[in-house]
Amino acid sequence: MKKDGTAGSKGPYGRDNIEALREAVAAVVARTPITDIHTHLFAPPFGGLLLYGVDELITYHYCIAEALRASDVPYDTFWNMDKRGQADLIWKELFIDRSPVSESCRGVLTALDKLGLDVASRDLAAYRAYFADADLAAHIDNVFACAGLTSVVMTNDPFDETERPVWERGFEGDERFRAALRIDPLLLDWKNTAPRLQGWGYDADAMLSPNARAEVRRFLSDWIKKTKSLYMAVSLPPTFAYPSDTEYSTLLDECVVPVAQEHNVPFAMMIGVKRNVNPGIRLAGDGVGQGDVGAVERLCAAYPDAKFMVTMLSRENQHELCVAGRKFRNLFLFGCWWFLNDPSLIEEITRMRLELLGLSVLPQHSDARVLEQVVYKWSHSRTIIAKVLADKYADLAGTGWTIDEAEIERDVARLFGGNFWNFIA
Ligand code: RAT
Ligand code: ZN
Repeated sequence: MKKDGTAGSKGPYGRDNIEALREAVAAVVARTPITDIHTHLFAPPFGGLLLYGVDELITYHYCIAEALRASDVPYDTFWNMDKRGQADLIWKELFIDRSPVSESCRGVLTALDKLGLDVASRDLAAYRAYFADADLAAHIDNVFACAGLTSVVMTNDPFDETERPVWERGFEGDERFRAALRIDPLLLDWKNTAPRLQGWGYDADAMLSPNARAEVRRFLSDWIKKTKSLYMAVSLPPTFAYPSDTEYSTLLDECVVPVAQEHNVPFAMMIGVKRNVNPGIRLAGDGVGQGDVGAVERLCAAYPDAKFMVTMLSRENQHELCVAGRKFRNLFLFGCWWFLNDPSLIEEITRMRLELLGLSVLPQHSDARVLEQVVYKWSHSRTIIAKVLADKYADLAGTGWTIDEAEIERDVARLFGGNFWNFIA
């Protein structure tokens, strides 16, 4: 009953009914729909770029890294296998010869289980048959429903030769697969990017003359419009420095930030990846290093009217980044990225963020590269977010504060996407 006597939200919950409070939080977190703000998934018109199915799940690069530690197969032999052969090897090494306790392996099993497959059977052939028989459109609906997603944000790379033509043919967008313009080559490999821009009709000389800067702005504007991107994004190394005597620093000041402001889109920085620490294992060969939160602070201070979304890869950066978040309303913290997407770390980081920043963050994104991964990543994260949030409400209840179900729903809706939509509005 509501205070005015009408039927409505359940509660209030407080110090006298903590267990009911915890149950209510778990239920709300379990049913609240999510906007997944960073994935590597694609809408069906992108064809083979949308990865799905059990062989893709097993050959996720997170699993490859683990399998190539377990196995002594030469890297070249592994890479010369077809996808199915690679999946067979990983399945044997990580699921049959030892128990699949890592988060990446557990994730494969959660996804299969939630899609209704019998994980206890360990019957890889049966899993393959399930996906082979699936109708893709219906399967996507099912996966979105299973994960409780309303939409996912793709990672859209105008420099990718497979993806580019789909946009150029006039892909109009999809309500469930929203776009984000990914610009790593522009910022991190300017020398090789300038000639490509020239080839596409942008008069951008490698010296970054004033004219070239204007042309880069035109390129970014064109692609934001073409893709209806919700934000621009880059993954950056731990050495990222701002301001600095680098091409990317100039490009940020002269091109990216002005275009972000003009189109009112945030610029997302994912900081801390050391690319190719072990090139032999390809995509699985990237590592992590501690970044400089000062670079983020200086960018936020230099452009108070621009919006920055940041996630950092190193655990050691998380506290400093939270404190930076307290200083800048134009800094939006999101997700437990990649090597941080593990239960113990998600819990630690989410707790720290709520304690330092209240409900003003977006605790998680999936980074899914394979469609069904959203099922496991969100199932695992929902459990942890519910636990942390319930602890925080219980602490409040200890003061005599009470909360009702509608307020819990409001808070969770913010954490599962509302804060993002407000930030970009
Ligand atoms: O999480 C990943 O799968 C990484 O390989 C990267 O894609 C990273 O998330 C990125 O977007 O750079
Ligand atoms: Zn990613």
